[in-house]
Order: sequence, then structure tokens, then C-alpha cells
Amino acid sequence: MNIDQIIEFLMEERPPGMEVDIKAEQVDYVCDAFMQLPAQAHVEIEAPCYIIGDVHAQYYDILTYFKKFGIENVKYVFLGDYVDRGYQAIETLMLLFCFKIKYPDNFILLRGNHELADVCTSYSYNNCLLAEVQERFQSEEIILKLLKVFDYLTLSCAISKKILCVHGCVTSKITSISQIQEINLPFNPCGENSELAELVKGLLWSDPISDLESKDLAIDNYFNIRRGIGELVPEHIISEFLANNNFDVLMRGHEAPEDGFKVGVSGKVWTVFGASNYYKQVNQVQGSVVCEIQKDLGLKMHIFRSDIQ
Ligand SMILES: [Mn+2]
Repeated sequence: MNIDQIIEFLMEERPPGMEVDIKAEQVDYVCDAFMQLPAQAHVEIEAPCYIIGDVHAQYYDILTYFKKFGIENVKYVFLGDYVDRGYQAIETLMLLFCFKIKYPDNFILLRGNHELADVCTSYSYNNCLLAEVQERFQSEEIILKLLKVFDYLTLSCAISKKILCVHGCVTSKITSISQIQEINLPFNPCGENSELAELVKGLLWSDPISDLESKDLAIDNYFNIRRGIGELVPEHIISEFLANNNFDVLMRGHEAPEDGFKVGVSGKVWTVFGASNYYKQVNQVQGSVVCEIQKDLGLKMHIFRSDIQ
């Protein structure tokens, strides 16, 4: 067994949505190799690169992106939420982990709130990771292994020192990027009430809102009343963080804008979504958006449609 063979097998031509017959031993092997890599809570890369938002187990979407933009000598930042809701979380994780193992500097995999044990093992979500694993492998060990790997996922990534990527949002508790840099991985914030666990959960769960909306809601301590966890972070807090840490823009996933892409907070917060048919009838573009950051930090949006129902 080796990583190249697994990649080749995963990328064989198949009809979109068709399950790939991955064996438990292969999952185990890839997870172990992934955990051997140096794990950093915050990483820095240089543009150009592609930014891909939540893909939610829609494996055919990432295959489409790789086909279009290539793999070798191409940098990707994935913003998290690889699992739940869709039906191919295993294929999605395996391919992304394999590419990370093969090209560690070119594949940045951020952690999303769905890469938390209490989310992806909860049946309150449509087709959670646990349900998929139970159906495909008659083994408790695989889910435990995957949950272990999630604790090694990166929390934030700076692109050319100017664009900061996280899954949810920076929060009122984070004033300096060094607070993220200093986090030692692996780290599991589930079931912990420490300040550090709150900080990490905040990064994964929070949403930005305008100052006006924040004033209207009049909530204490920015509590995220929409999700019950993390913060609703007002514009001025985000702007202050970006200015103090010398960033121009915050790039994040976590929400599904109807057009696959949304700009907020006076142009300083960009939300991108990577699951193409997530909204089905509602999504105005019926597609996802991949954000290309060019070498001069110019921005190009790529819209993808999906025919999968
Ligand atoms: Mn999310």
C-alpha cells in the first residue's frame, strides 16, 4: 500500500456520486501518515492559490476543482467542513489527506466546526460522518481514528501576509494572530471549558455581522444566538483585528451565501462556499464558487454548476 496508489484509485474515472470502494486498512494507513506530518495551528503561504469553502462530503465537487485547476505546483487552501450532509465524506477526506501527505506545503486543510466530534457524530445532521462510517465499515475504530486526525488540522492560514483564512471568524477573544500560532496541535476542544477550547471553538463557529445588526440584536458578549455556540462578531471587532495584525481581508466559509460568495464588513470579509448543489432550488447560481488569489493578490471568482440532484 502506498499514497500514490490510493490517489490513483480514488481518482479513477467514475460516474459522479458513485461510491469508491475504499478499505478500512487504507483509511487507517492514510490517517497514520497524515498524523506523522508536522502539525501547525497557523501557517503562512504565498499567493497564487485557490480557496475552497465548505464541500460537505460532495466528493464530485473536489474532483471537478482538481480537474480544472490541476494538482502539481498548485496551492489550495480548504476552509474546512469536509464531512456531513453529503454522502462521500470518506472519499473527500481520503483524497485531501493524501494530497496533503504528498504535497504538504501546497495543501492547507483548515478545520471546520463539522470536524468536531460532537458535530460529525450527531444524527441531528443529515447523513453525519458517523452514519456514513457505520454504513461503510463495520468498525468503531475508523470513526475514532478520523476524530483523532481532526485534532491535527490547521486553524488559520495567512496568504502573502495580507489575507487571513479561518473557517468561522476571528472573535472578540482574539486580538493577536500569535494567540493562534501558540496553540499546540493536536488539540481537541470538545467537552473542554478552558479558555483555549473556547478560543478554538470561536474560530470554528463564529459569524461576522454588521455593527448595525449587532446593535439591533443587543446581545451580551457577542453570543451567537443563531448557532448557540461561538460569536456573532460585529464589523468593528473584525476591522480592528485585521488592522492590528496587518491583514487586509478575512476569508472564511461556514455560511452558504445564495450565490456561493458574499462580501461583507466594508469589503473586508469574504465568504466562499464550495458545495455546488447545496441549495438545490434556492441557490441563485446553483453552483459553488472557488476563489483564485492571483500573485499580485488580485481576485478571480470561478463559478461551478452542478447537475447532481
Ligand atoms: Mn461550518
